[in-house]
Amino acid sequence: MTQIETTAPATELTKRLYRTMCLIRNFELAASRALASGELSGFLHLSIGQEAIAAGVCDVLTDKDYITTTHRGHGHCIAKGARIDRMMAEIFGRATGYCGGRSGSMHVADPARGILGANAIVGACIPIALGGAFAANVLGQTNVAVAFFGDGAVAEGTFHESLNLAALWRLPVVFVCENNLYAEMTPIDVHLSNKTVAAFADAYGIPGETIDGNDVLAVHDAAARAVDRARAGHGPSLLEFRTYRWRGHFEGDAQRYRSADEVAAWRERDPLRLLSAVTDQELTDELSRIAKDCEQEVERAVEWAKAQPQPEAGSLIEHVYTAGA
Ligand SMILES: Cc1ncc(C[n+]2csc(CCOP(=O)(O)OP(=O)(O)O)c2C)c(N)n1
Ligand SMILES: [Mg+2]
Repeated sequence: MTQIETTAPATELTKRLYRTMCLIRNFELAASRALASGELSGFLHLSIGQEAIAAGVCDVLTDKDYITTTHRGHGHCIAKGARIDRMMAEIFGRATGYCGGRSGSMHVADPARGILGANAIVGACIPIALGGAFAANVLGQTNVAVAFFGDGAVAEGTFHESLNLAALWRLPVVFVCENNLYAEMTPIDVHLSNKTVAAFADAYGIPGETIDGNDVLAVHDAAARAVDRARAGHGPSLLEFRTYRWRGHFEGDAQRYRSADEVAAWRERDPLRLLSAVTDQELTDELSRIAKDCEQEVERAVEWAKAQPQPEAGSLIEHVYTAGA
């Protein structure tokens, strides 16, 4: 566990990271409750237990930087600055949600915040980030692109094609693999040829690192180095964050492929608890207040989302065809 100093900047950083992780945790717990009570429909993939990666990485990005994400992407969007009320409205299928209620949980996008979109096709978000980085390069801008993806995406051709091109063209992109040890129901040692995801970086001649993804300060530190490198024109990096999802692959998953003991052991490594464990009493009290605030903020977001209008029936086929088609 990284030791932090309780000087002003470290305190501010700790509070900021804790708040982001709390918002994500509460947002997803609220979405889970809404699904269980029948207020939501559709698939819901939660990132509870993995919040440190979204919080730590996005903290070093600006609004102009790009991210792309996956079916498990609520946390990345929230950490990148998406409003939780509009995120919740989107998941509730409401007209005022980020995508007019059409995206559900797995395709949220907010280009104004550099959120180029969540994507339910495993591996598909990686070349989209590459495109963002390529555009930044061509336009002479200093923004960087981050692709968040799971360990399951490493077996996809898009992962290898994207690393190759990014390395060849020295693109400002950071490949962030959230290795939660399973792709759906398949454990990593069954689907991955290398012992680590980071080892694939060698094949493309770029830096690769395996980091404790539940230690938000370690995540922040590694992300800052990779983003600085990309922004300075030195090209891409591959960061593998080891983590674990507490919930099933999706809400309702019977989870016969893993033991309760394994889940319990990882719950001991709760990223929120790990961070608050290294703070002094004054800061711990402050973090408790932040936790309460986040709970209330999410409750308000749920109430707001539920009060929002459904999309008009007449708008059903809008955005399906281009104008004039
Ligand atoms: C191209 C493609 N193949 C298969 C699927 C079905 N599928 C959805 S999620 C998933 C596993 C993804 O695992 P990982 O990338 O490790 O992400 P995690 O769910 O662990 O966050 C699979 C196989 C899909 N959506 N897209
Ligand atoms: Mg996985």
